[in-house]
Amino acid sequence: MNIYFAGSIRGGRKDAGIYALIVEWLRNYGNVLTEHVASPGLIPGGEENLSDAGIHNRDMNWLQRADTLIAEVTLPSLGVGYEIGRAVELKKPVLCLFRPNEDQDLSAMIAGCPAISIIRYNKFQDATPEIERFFRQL
Ligand code: 6IA
Repeated sequence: MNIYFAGSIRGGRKDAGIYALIVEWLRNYGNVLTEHVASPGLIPGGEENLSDAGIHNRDMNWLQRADTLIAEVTLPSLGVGYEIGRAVELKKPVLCLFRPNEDQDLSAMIAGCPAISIIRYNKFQDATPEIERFFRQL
């Protein structure tokens, strides 16, 4: 099972810790193609020598190879929203993880899409049984 994990990079890195927990858990189900998204050392605009076009093309290649896309969507990110839209178009099963908070509600374009499964959670441990259920029905 190839898993594409999506989380904010240039949208902000304050949730990188939770991305790391998610990626670690997702390894129970298969190969996570995009582990770098969870890397604490990844600084937007940082060390990678790929151009933006190179990053886009490589990631779209991985998305095509993926069996499913799992996204943490609490911190809004244009790139993550784009990846979700492309995954839906490619008919990949999509699961979004969202931590409800006072600052913002989940975008209607995600919450209202029938092809997207959504898990609302507070602590990551609370989300794991539902993630399990998502993978079981794939
Ligand atoms: O708009 P954002 O940057 O927040 O979009 C984040 C999403 O786009 C992630 O889920 C990634 O899959 C993808 N993405 C964006 N930037 C990169 C990247 N390097 N490498 C891999 N995937 C990316 C950017 C430069 C890096 C050194 C910070």
